[in-house]
Amino acid sequence: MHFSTLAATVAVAILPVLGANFDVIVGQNNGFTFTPTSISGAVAGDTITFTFVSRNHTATTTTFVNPCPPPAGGVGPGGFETGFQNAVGADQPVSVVTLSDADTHLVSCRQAAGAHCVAGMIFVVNPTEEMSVDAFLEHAENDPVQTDRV
Ligand SMILES: [Cu+2]
Repeated sequence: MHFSTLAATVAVAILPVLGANFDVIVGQNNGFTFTPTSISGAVAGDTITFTFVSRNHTATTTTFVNPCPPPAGGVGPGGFETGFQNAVGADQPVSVVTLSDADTHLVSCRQAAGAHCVAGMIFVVNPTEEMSVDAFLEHAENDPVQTDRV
């Protein structure tokens, strides 16, 4: 007991201080999707590696109630924006985002003036009971401003 506690303490002490990485596929099977649709337990210093595998998309932080389209540059503080990543053709561009906090971040795609977002192209960092994937998706699909434009 004492030995294993000591061993665990030593193991923790010699591990390098590196953030975790979360891999997210954008546009899998040519869909308007982030896979997975959420990640949990992400903290400051962790990274999200977005790999864009179809069409031309962004991963952009936005608001919970009126998410579509997300604003260029994303909503802060702690917001982020990958910019447009064109995966048409052979390239599968990768964009790595480093988180600056452990907050909830609501992410959608900025393409087509928000039409991808309205189509359900959303992703949540650290969802909560209130700001769940399902609740955010409902806001995206029913964003009144964008629905009027499409
Ligand atoms: Cu898109």
